[in-house]
Amino acid sequence: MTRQRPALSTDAVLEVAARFDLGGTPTAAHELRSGHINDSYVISGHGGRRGLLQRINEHVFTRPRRLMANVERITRHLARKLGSENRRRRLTLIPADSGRTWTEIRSAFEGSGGSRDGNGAEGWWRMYELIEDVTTRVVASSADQVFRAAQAFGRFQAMLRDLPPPPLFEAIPRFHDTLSRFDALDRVLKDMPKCNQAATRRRQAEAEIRAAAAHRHLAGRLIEAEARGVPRRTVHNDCKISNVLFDRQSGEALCVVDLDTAMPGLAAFDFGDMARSMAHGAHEDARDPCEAEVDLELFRALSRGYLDGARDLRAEERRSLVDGALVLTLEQAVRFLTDHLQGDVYFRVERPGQNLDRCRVQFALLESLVARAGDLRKIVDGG
Ligand code: GN1
Ligand code: MG
Repeated sequence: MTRQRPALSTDAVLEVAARFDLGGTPTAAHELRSGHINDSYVISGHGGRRGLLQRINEHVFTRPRRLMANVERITRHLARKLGSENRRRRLTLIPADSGRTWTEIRSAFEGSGGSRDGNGAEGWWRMYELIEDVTTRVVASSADQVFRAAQAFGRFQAMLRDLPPPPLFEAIPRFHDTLSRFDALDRVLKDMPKCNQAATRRRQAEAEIRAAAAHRHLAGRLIEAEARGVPRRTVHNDCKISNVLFDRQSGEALCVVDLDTAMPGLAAFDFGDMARSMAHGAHEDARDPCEAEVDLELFRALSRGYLDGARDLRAEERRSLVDGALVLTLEQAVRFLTDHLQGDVYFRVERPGQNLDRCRVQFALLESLVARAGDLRKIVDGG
């Protein structure tokens, strides 16, 4: 599984964009580099709307047809709930000329062992209407902003409560099964090649390998909570602050984006991802892990915003939320660590060592979450 792909030419991207019904000829493509998984481009053109064109990473999402069926169901459901007057509060898929919400590009040579003459645009593509006049954040700038973002994710869950059956397809099996994330780390450590590069990566990460072992006892907490009766519901599963669009003028948290991992899961998964991305002032890509320390004021805003948006959480779900913060932060640390040891095959990186730095930030945050867990529980309980 390797994911660092060569850049596509603008012409190749525009050729794909022309397959979607954007209204007008696409003339410009601007790549967004913020996501770790899919390739994303803002497309503009003459006389039309702007679109967000995305190529789905098939190494990560191995069943794109089913993934798109999930996204169609979610966007349709939210469109019914929110209506046409709230178009900026939900994502809208733009149909492709195939009549579907996606288009698949394959080189003529792929079947015979590789794309020898393709322009590199092979894969599954889709397009959303671009929501204009919004801003995004990687680090929260105020408690008020955290409240709004957490409320938006809470509302997203609440709106999907009555998604007609069946449950969404599991886009990535065992996505937030932290025990199996540890198993993957064990496997990578055991099977590491003996070459110098691998030995260096391992040596660099010795302290983090020890930190993972020291916190391993936390990994099963949400699985135990589920066994005690905490229910599965449709959750977002990637609730980082950068997945919220804020209105440029009012600062309102308008719309939750990145629906690819929405599937059945625990409320604590979403709460946990929010805690690890919003309840402190550190960038996920910070080089100095000391910046990552939970801020109780931001955590309180997060808790209030989320509980207000989600509304009808059961008592046992509410009791699992702080464990969600611990477990999801640990899980993300282990995922970054595993990817560093494997040579950066999953999360997109801009420089060597970046996944290890990311891992260090998560562990620093985890230490502070563990140290303040008592305070966090009081806050979620209503303090
Ligand atoms: C990945 O592509 P992006 O940035 O939305 C990842 C999440 C991680 C996140 C960490 C499918 O999301 O699980 O929490 O990076 N998505 C997938 O920033 O693995
Ligand atoms: Mg995502």
